[in-house]
Amino acid sequence: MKSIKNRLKTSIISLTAALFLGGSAMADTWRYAHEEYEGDVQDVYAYAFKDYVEANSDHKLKIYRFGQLGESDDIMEQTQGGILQFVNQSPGFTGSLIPEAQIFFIPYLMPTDMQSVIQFFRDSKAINDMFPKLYDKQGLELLKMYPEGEMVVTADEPVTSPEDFNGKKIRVMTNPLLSATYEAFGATPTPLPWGEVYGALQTNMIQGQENPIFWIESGGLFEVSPHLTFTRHGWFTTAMMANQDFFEGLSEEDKELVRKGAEHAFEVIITHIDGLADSALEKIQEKSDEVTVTRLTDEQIEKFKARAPQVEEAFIEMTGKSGEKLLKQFKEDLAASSAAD
Ligand code: 6CS
Repeated sequence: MKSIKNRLKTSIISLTAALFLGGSAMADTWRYAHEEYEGDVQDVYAYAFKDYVEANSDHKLKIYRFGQLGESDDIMEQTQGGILQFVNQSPGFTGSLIPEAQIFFIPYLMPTDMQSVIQFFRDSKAINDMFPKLYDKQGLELLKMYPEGEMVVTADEPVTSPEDFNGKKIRVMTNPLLSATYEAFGATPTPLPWGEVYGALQTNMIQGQENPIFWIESGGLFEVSPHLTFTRHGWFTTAMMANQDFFEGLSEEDKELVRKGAEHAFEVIITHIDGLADSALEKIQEKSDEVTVTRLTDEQIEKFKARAPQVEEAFIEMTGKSGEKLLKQFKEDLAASSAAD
């Protein structure tokens, strides 16, 4: 039988070894914040990631939803400062930190059918090779970019032409290119953080906004902005990342765990968003008699599309050579993904 002294010695040696070997031998609790509510797309992603990590290691994940730690900009700041290990922030907000992330707001650049969009996110060099380098410069390890849903405009009346937008204040997420898009569409863009949108619509400080249908339903936006227009101009994209110092400090095994967890959650999301817009629209229509749904005709879309080139120019002006290179690759990737379809 081992003496107490020997057993103590063995424990001290194993503890020292564990500390020495770093992350993989120690069970940690990692903090992860996102921008949405319970059951929304970012929440489903976060929980799929958590399930994977917890099923394949001794680590635990604590997830914080919208509002628990502040607005989108707050959770990004906390991640850059190392208070949080993981954050999900959408390019709609990251655009002020990484101007190239605004590429998602060039209207009519992304395809409208879901299969091409998914193919694009899976294969795109711009998404999978170029964007991680841009996030890297901000101390962030980009782990996944993924689509949440097609953008739909809600307003105080149906919008079928750029003229219908005249005189309307439309809320945009806080990045300058999205403002350029709505200016080009004929509206008066009004950048606001998410927490202020419902109240601003309710008090008529703004007359509309854009978001995917699931969010229009879950955030109750249809109650205060009941006229939905499918303009087919883009997709809501988001991104999940880690504080880079934290990520770099992980063992190879834990880095692989995190990467695989991010991949696993992507697959879960692709299934989750399939049919989500239709079911959310049904729920909205069950809850409200006031809601109208307008799907623009090809001819009506052409009027909006004609205004896209000026937004593309604004993107190049804001991002220079780096943005130009990204846009070129983005377009090549898009062509490849629609050809593969
Ligand atoms: O419009 C927004 O600000 C919010 N929209 C979605 C779909 N997710 C989070 C974001 O803050």
